[in-house]
Amino acid sequence: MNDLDTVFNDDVPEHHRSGVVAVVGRPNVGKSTLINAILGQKVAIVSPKPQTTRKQQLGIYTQPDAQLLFMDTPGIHKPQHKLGEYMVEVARQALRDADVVLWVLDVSAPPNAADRAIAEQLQITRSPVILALNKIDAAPEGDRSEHLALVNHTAAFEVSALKGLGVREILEDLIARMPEGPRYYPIDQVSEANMRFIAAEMIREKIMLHTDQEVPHAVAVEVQEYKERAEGAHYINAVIYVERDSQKGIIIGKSGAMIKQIGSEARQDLQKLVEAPVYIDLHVKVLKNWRSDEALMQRLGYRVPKDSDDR
Ligand SMILES: Nc1nc2c(ncn2[C@@H]2O[C@H](COP(=O)(O)OP(=O)(O)OP(=O)(O)O)[C@@H](O)[C@H]2O)c(=O)[nH]1
Ligand SMILES: [Mg+2]
Repeated sequence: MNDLDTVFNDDVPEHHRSGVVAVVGRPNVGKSTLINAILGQKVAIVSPKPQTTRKQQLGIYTQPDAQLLFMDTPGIHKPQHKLGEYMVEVARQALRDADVVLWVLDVSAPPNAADRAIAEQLQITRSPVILALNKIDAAPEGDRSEHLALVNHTAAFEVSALKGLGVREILEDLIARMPEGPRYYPIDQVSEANMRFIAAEMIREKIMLHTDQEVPHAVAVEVQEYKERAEGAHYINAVIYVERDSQKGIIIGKSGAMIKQIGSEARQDLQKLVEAPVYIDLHVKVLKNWRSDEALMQRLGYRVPKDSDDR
């Protein structure tokens, strides 16, 4: 046992359970919303547009006798560019590392080709597959048989991540399936992300919410400076990268109205999180075709981990 183990595991009961839950599904089915609902806190950004989540993100759930590590993954989809390939690869690697796979499905629509492609991939995982039949609030009386028939599964739950329905039940089931193991993180830690990443994601979420078509997907946000001032205020200086001049104009908006709104909404969210005044300085720059350029992607933090990195 190393020092960290001793610190986190001081009061851990015998038969403590822990493990990794990979949360997978096609874009926009509600994976990030479900994780936020389980944790009772916003750790992952959410938007009505597909391909919101880009990187693997950990959500940490802790109770006295169990700790679950939820891996929020980008939606598995047919990639159109290098960034897309990266996102799908991230989701695949999460599958490989999981104790349980939680497949989120949207029951407000019939299964489609993207769902069937995921079913095919899940056939090769050795971990139990649990189905979260999500968005039941939007289809209360629907027939779930088509969704249930997609893949061999160990259990299935009807949930509404948005309304918090069925969330407790699914959590209890997942806990019961975890192997015995240590507490990996301190009890009050809900995420592995640092404030720089969270700030960048909050800004990106507002862009996803307020822009359309290609623009939200062509955006990357880089926090260049994050300072906690002596008086307690947080100061953030961030650059919004887009792929073309026309997109830059859209992000700035008429007389700067759009960028002002993005900054103001991100600031409000961050203030809630850090419970202190937040100041955000935003700039927009064009980085031509960054989504097709591996070197630029790496610079922006989208780097495919090599197998040898974590094994
Ligand atoms: N009606 C309804 N909408 C939901 C529910 N859960 C999520 N949503 C909505 O579905 C949209 C997508 O939610 P996300 O959590 O971003 O979906 P995701 O699967 O993480 O998407 P990607 O990150 O793009 O793969 C958002 O507009 C959510 O508010 C639900 O239970 N009911
Ligand atoms: Mg997501």
